[in-house]
Amino acid sequence: STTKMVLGAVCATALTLGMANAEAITLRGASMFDEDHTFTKTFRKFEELVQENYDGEVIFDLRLNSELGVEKDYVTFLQQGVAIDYTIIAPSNMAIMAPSIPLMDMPFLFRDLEHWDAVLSSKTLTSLEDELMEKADIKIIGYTGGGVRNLVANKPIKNMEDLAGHKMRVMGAPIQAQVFAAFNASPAAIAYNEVYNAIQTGVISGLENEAAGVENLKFYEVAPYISQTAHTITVRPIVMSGKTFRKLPEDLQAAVLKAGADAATFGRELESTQDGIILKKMADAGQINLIEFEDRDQLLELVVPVQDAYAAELGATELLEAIRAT
Ligand code: MAV
Repeated sequence: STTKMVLGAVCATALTLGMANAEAITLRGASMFDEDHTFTKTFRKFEELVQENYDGEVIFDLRLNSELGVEKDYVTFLQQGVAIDYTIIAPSNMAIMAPSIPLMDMPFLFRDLEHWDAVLSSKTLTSLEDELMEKADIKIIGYTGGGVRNLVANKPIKNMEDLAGHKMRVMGAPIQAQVFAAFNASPAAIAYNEVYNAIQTGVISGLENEAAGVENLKFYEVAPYISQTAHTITVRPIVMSGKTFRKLPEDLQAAVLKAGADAATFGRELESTQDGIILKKMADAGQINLIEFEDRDQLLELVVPVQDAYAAELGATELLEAIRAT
């Protein structure tokens, strides 16, 4: 109604003025998922911790279910300092702004969860963070993730032969397509919110994803075969627009950084322990069929020259070696 609209406008103005008076500050977040997904739970933890660490009042306006689009849209919003202030984005979805950032997200980068955790708990990735800040004005305030990505397809993929020519969606970073092309699959970069339809209409036969995404967006309805390639342990930065961050009072900046780091630890623990549980739950419910992938050794061999070439092209060979040596 008109009354509501007017009230809404008054409230919005009050909030904006509040920001100038260091009273209530509104931070808007975005998620592609509903309340049950680990990213959303991590955001809720972040909100709680910011409030705990900060004396003033912060209003969190978290928009769920892709109301504000998908991660590749968020990147543009954050860079321009419009529409959203904080979110979680796969590094490969930020390639368009900072070509080196997907390095932290490439298939077979980490040997196991222990290696992944060691790298994320170290300062190894600082140079990539700096580049993201410089090129995209996006600030990483913590690292969550910990899901294991597998092939999700409308047919069982057991070996290299099944994988040959397999039409699959990958995230929009060239390194992702390069890796799956090296495996002899037929990768295509498609927006995440178009994947379900693209499989349903036969444009592609599958994607690659971790359990949390498959469950939350019901990809199993169109692609019920999960081939356990375990090719990626996810790294998912919690990010804030630099334009937002610089506007915050100093004590809130400090609270945001602390809350970002602690919420990330919470999110990593949650997702890495939940991943296998969610897979089992979907399998038990008859939603997915778990397929053993017999030729994982061959993937491991094929990926190395692709990783090396990508790092060399970015001048990041030393960084890649440092990650491998961790
Ligand atoms: C999963 O839902 C998450 O890793 C998310 O961060 C990615 O954007 C998405 O997959 C994807 O494949 O684009």
